[in-house]
Amino acid sequence: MIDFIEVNNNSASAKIAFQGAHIFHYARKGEKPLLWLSEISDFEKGKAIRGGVPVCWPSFGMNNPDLPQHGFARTALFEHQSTKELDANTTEVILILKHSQETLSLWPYKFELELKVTVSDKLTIELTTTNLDDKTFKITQALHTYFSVSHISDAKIKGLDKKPYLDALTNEKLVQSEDIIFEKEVDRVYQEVEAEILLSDKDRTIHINNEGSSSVVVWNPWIEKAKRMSAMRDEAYNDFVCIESANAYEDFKLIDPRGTHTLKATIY
Ligand code: TA6
Repeated sequence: MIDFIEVNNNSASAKIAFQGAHIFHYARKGEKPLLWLSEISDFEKGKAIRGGVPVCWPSFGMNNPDLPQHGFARTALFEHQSTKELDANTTEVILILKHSQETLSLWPYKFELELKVTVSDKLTIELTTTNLDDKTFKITQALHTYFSVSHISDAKIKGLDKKPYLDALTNEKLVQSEDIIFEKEVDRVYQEVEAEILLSDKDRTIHINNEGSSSVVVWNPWIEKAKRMSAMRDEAYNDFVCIESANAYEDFKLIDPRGTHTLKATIY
């Protein structure tokens, strides 16, 4: 079992694991959870939780081929810096990861990575990288958010129309036409994204607004890939869509010594 922080205020509830600063539950009072969590997720040291908001850092996917898929932060043990009740409806939690012998052996840079989560009638996630080294480093990253949907056939993503994207399944570069619906495996990295994204479902619409990011990843494994995914039931592809607030591929960030970059997602 891995330790986590439980937040409960007048607006919402949330759970954030110290491992990976991984938010694995968020629900507004009286509503169904916004985040999907696999019923057969691992909850043990060294294994990423399947669902919620995995933190992909300092590499998205295999953008840095010298690192594990999605980097090392999502299985690293963050330290709890603070939990503050800003008011009866708002709780702020800050978790920190700093370089260590282990991270330096994987990625030769000194850094501090802060995850600030604000839990209210919105879920705000701010991932801030600080370069503590004396040389510039490059990162790619994503808040790999799994959104719960009533059924994949009801899910529709609005706001990415006419945006260029890389189809990670075929390596083609294409342009989105109309809303995104799901009738097969979808694994796409959209670029030039600046407006609000809507995940419309049968009985609710989830809003996603990103700052410090112009790339968004959309993923659903569909039938065959779901069978191959760890800690995921075969039929789970019906229950979630990943919309990931990212700095992926050409949206990478170069961070100079003492420089910072914040990737922020506001979800409601
Ligand atoms: O963001 C989409 C993706 O890169 C998919 O290709 C799939 O691999 C997914 O992430 C999950 O990756 P994981 O390493 O968590 O199994």
